[in-house]
Amino acid sequence: SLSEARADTLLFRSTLPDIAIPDHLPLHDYVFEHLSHRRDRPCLIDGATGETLTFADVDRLSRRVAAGMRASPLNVRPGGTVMLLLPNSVEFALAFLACSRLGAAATTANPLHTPPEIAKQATASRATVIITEPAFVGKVRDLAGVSAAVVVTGDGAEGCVSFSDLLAGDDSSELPEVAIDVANDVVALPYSSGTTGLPKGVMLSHRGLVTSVAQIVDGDNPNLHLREDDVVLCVLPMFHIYSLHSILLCGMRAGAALVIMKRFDTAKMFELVEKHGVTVAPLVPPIVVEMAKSDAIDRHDLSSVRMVISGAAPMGKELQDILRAKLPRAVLGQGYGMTEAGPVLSMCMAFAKEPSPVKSGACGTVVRNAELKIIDPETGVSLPRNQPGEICIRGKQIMKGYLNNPDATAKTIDVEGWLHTGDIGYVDDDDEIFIVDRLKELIKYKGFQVAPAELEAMLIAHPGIADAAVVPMKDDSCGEIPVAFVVTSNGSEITEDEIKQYVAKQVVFYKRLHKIFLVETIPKAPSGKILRKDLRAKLAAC
Ligand code: 4UW
Repeated sequence: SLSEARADTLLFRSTLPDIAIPDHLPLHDYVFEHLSHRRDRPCLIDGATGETLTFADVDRLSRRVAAGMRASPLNVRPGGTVMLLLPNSVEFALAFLACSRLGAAATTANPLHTPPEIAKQATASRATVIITEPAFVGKVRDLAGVSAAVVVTGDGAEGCVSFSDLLAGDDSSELPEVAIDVANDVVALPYSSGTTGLPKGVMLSHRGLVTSVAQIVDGDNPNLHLREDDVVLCVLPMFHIYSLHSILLCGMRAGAALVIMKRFDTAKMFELVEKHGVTVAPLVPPIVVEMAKSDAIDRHDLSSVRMVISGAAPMGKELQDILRAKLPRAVLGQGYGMTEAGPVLSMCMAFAKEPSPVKSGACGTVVRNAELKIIDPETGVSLPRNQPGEICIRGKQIMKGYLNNPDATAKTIDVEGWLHTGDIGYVDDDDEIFIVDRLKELIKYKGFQVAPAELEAMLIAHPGIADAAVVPMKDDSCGEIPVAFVVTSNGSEITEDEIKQYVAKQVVFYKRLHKIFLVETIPKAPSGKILRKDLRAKLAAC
């Protein structure tokens, strides 16, 4: 139960009543709880081919994949870890559900990551199996220090297990009964840098994810009202928690169909919306910007869309108003999530079955069965309505902690169970949350996480560089772009371009540095901490 609050703490709650959540169920059983009523309804639609799997198909095929992963040579066991290095695909969904059935954790990563980035996560998460696509096999075959078995979608590749073979198993081979401890066993292990430092494994348990999904799509008056006849666009990458949770898991729990798009393309997206009659479009602000700018939007009939959801980065009032004018029939609103928070903290109440009015620029009301508070980041004192401070959340949905990192966990979740987000925001008189700033180092490029510490370590490792600081710079189309302040070593003649190239070779596209400012010193506090605020202010002024 939620422990008592300190007398002086002002708690914010959902305007919806708490509900009973079946958090005794493992994630896959929870998601398939209503399977018998919807066996023949469409579940996953491959956007490229139109091929459709029903709920019964997805249930059956995910069991087969689980049986195949359990068997030799993969031997996935309860407590094990499987890395999903896949773009959006039916295989991603089946493999994720298979991991859940096996009591194993799925650690998800962007398949465009570079070999060193993949190796780091595979090693840290102790993944024994990596599932990927033929296009990426070359990258994962010889990862330094990694001895994981490789599974490849399609017909496979030499020395790899083929996903088709996993799917080809016969349905009579029963999966052995796996005992899952729902409160403790980790089912998803996405990586996030949180409020500071390098990316860390975020341990999301069966109970945590069941709670978070239920908080938004369950109950008589669900906060996010997805219906069985809804068709949900799945263009956001499933390896990121937004899509994994709020599209894949929430969609399946609610019985909706998902249209899976492998990669974002404005024109193709409009075509798919029209062709499949998409009703719900979960997006991120950069995609909303593209839509708003696109002429093609006027050439397509997008009237089937009844809900446009934005999240993962701020969406300003202006952008929201532009899209509202283009899609007058759709309800438009935001959710606010953070990987560590399980992930959803708040959801727009205009998406509820019995909706309430919302304001442009708000990112929702705190989810039900949870508590939220705003604190003064200096003193920790709880603040009243309309006063910005650090957003903290408490409830069964938040992460168990960071994998093998009790110190980082203790700095993020305090002894009273509050998760400190590193986001600055306030709650207004109507319980709506507005995010106004970010206390933490994190940079968000089109909603993707960029951890300054990772790039700073890389820069400082270069012999020509003495010191460095990486900070976000505002950008109209990407939200934020990473830029660096660099102090070169004595006698070093390294150029801005060379620095950019040096980093670009080692990282996935969204972590590339867009500008380098050569400076004499990096401003630091006496503790040695980079004064990022000063650097951000410098950027704002130029
Ligand atoms: N406005 C301003 C927002 C917002 C925001 C997030 O990569 P992570 O760890 O996680 C996410 C998850 C987003 C998400 C998940 C499920 C969901 O339903 C939903 O709403 C539709 C969104 O982004 O980054 C976490 C950080 O991203 C920023 C904020 O700084 C947060 O701590 N962020 N959503 N609406 N900023």
